[in-house]
Amino acid sequence: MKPTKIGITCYPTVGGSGVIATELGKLLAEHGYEVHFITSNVPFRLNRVYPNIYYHEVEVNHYPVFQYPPYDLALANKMAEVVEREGIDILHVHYAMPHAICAILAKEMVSHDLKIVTTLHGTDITVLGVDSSLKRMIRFGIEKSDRVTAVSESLVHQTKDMLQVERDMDVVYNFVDEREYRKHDVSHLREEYGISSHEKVLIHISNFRKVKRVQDVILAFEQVAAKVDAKLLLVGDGPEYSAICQLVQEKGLRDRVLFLGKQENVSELLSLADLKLLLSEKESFGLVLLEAMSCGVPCIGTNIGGIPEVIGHGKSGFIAEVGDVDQIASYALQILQDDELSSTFITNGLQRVQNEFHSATIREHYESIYKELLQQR
Ligand code: GMT
Repeated sequence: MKPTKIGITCYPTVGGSGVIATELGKLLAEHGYEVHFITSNVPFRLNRVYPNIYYHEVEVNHYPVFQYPPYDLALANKMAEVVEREGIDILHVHYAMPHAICAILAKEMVSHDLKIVTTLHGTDITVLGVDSSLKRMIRFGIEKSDRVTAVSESLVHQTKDMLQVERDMDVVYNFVDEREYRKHDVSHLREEYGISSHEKVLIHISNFRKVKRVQDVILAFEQVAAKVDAKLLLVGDGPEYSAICQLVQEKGLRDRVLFLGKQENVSELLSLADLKLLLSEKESFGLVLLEAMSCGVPCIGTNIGGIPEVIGHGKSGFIAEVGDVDQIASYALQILQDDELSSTFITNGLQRVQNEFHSATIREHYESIYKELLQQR
């Protein structure tokens, strides 16, 4: 039997949406699908040769007459070309803007009944969806896709409210590759980072944008470090990085905070940690929380977006209000000072990953969507 052919478009460089799109492509390929990535660069998680996975680069013409290089149109053209030539059955695009709109344009250009699945990841709705120069276009992309999925219940509600979209959307949660996201033996790293055996380790991983409120991580850590011997690992880079370095300096925490910058082997760093903090003011899911739970790390997150759907409050960690640094510090101290509570959270977190977010369950959910669409042809 001919394999089902899936085209995938995502932002290939960094970010959770690109990670999910690439990991899904890899899982689908392992399960007999033929997967074609149509992106501007090789997705960064596509780090070796995978049989059944093909990569098609979108090349943009820099003709001097163009004031702005026409990336969106080049993508639509490439999608149509690859879909027609390879006989792609379904284009699964991650992040509505501009990918859903490009896919709709590509569908108009090809001769067979191409189906489009759009997965909403968050900022494509919560940030771009309020921009009046884009809102109508994003709504159009959502309405004209054959199926739309969102990575949390919260994101479905926000999409309906903010864009006045009526259509049904499926919640398909994010997942991690459990083979990679597990507790590693990292005693050597502890030594290399100069973390002594009695010290607790807190970790924050993000792109250091304002929305992540990394300052709250530092302010909560200041209170924690006054009560327990602890180190904070900061992983990632972004616009707020220098302001955070300065805050750490001002608070006299320079020898307690390790700035690790962008890192590839995040599961090893998570394996060092006793607590994960994600204190954002916007977060449709918070993939890093799932990565932490899968590596056996309790989490504290904020009461916004999809975070409460990922962390069960009082089960695998705690949920605090955005900016409530005192509450966050108090929760952190509870976890760090009570081994029984911590190990209950770890066990519950691992179970949650298994029961709610297992990669096989999520892959099967996407596969069922593809199958339903193909039956409509
Ligand atoms: O804003 C980011 O952190 C990047 C963005 C992306 O496009 O990767 O992340 C969004 O998608 C992730 C994967 O579904 C989610 O885990 C993040 O919560 C979401 N970010 C926001 O909603 C701010």
